[in-house]
Amino acid sequence: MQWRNNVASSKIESRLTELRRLLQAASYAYYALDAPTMEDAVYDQLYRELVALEQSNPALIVPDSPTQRVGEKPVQGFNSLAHRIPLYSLDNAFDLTDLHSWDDRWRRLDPDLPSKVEYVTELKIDGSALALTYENGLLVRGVTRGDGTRGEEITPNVRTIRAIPLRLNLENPPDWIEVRGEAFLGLEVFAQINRDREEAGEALFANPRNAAAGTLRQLDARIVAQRQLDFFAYTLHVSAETISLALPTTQWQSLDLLQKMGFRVNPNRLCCADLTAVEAYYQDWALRRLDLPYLTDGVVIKLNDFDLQSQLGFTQKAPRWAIAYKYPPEESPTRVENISVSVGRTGALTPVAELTPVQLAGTTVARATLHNRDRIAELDLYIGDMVVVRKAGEIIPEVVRVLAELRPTDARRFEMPTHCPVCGEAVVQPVDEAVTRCVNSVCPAILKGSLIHWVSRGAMDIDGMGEKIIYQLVEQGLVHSVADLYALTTEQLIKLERMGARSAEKLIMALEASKTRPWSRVLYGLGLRHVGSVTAQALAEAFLTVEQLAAAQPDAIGAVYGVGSEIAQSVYEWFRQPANEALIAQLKTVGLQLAMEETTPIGPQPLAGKTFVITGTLPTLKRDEAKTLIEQAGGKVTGSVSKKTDYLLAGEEAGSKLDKAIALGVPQLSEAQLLALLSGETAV
Ligand code: 0OW
Repeated sequence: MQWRNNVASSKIESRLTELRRLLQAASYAYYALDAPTMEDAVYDQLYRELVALEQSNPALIVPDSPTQRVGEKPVQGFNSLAHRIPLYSLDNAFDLTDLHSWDDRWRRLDPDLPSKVEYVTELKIDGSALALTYENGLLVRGVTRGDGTRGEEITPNVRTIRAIPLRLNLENPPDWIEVRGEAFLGLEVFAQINRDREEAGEALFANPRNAAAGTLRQLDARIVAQRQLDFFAYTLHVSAETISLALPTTQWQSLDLLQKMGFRVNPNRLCCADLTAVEAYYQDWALRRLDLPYLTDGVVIKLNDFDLQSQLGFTQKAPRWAIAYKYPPEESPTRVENISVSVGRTGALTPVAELTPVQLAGTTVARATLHNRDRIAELDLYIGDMVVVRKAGEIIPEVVRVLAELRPTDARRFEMPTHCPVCGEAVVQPVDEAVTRCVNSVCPAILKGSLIHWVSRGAMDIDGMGEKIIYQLVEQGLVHSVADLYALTTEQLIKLERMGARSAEKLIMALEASKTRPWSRVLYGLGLRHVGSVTAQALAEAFLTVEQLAAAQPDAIGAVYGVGSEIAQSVYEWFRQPANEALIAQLKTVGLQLAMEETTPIGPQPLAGKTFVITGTLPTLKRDEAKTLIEQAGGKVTGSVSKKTDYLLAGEEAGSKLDKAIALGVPQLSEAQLLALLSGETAV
């Protein structure tokens, strides 16, 4: 028997090794080479198999398995650690003159220095610098830059960054290697994080750099993993004694080697023969950088040759052989013509500066948020003032400073309104908060905000229910709560602007389909203060039904990890407001998921990996029912026919999609054939 076990376990081991190799190779191609080689669905399937196999053989788990990236337990804090080699910052050059002064400066240091040198130019990624240590090829430590000599050891958080390999892609890795680079958040990810925070009533991150730095210092690695940090490597340190590796002698070779070892290296680098080429690179990226999916903060220029670098060394704070060549900030003076007040979903009154329109970072800026009244006091801003407005990249424009010397005589102070500008109710100014808030739960602004949140992608994800429709529904008194959405009829919707019969019907179907969203999404959609999507998920897992959560005491709610006492209190109070109790009752009547559905074991996936398009009127199934059936069977449904479409499910009066499918050779299915596939009578 023992022999048989050995064979079985060695089979399992080889399968585990095979899965890890496949997944790591796919990650490397996707993250380091930006050239995916594996479909997401296939990656997910192999990943699920690896998780299952490791769970049934825990002794065979290894630290660099792709499953070992996200720690389950938050840490209490981070240790401070001294860097083996300081993480220097960079001196700045703001124009061509500065650039030449830098070049002259290092050349004057020693007459024997070569007159012709190579410069490497790299985009300066606007994120947060990290130092990564690998021992024998395994990631053992990740440390923030800190003050350059000491940083915080944040290894669990670093492990969640997919662009950072857990094991180096080297045959026989040296015992020690240190890699440095910039952890950053892409602009779209950054915008989503701020949307989530706004909806959870949390303060927004001012820019992606702060968001990245803030994320890296999160105590809970699961939150870090959700934020999808990215990473570009740019420095490689190897001890001179290393024999197992052909040591790079230039920055350019280092960047190539970093990529080979498994790191993502920014592809927009250039090796320049002289400063003219450097300047051309800088000018070339002056505009192109605005189209990048991440924020940059200038370009970094480095002397390419390592011997030259070590000859020149460092000043107190920066290398003599590198410089950050910055672009002029996108700032411009303009006048604050007025300050209006917008009321958000949480009832927060936000002052907004109405500006004389000005061109900034390629767009016309006519408004800039003033955050809250404390910020106005800080700026000492009067209505009528001339101010400097800045727009860095994609970030929301902000008022940087007031040009008080240009203040007009008729300038006047801004007073936060005492009554909500939308509903007229008195507002409250909680003593401990800078925010002024309308607390009238039927205030149209709050109602609109809560409806927008309810239909949003992270919540009930109701296609076609945009802000314009929501505004009309509230203005016309058709909807007074999220539950009322489900009482809407096609006749009512058709009366709305730009709403035809087809889109009205689709909207009703989308509302109907939203009833299948799980309890955690419903809870998030209800928009309780401070309850973002992560907290809602944790609460829904801890309290499987709305009744359990409504009955729970604050300390029981606060015991859910990630949920503090403040959030617990806010949840407890929410369920004790009569209007909310009525809302829950209404939602139950409507048939929404107010309990964690038993995780039905995933049935057979006869349509796994297949893409369907549905067209025309099916004999018995509604379109959304067919969509749900296909998705439950592992298939995907998209809106338009392409070469990637595997099947067109065609009913009566199938339109242009049928013609396109025939033209592209996409096989058609009738409803009966689909049902035969689903029942396993036939196979795809
Ligand atoms: N942010 C960057 C970047 C880069 C180091 C090497 C020695 C001193 C600077 O993209 N591409 N290259 C370097 O080279 N540094 C960068 O960022 C620095 C790190 C610390 C402060 C700056 O963000």
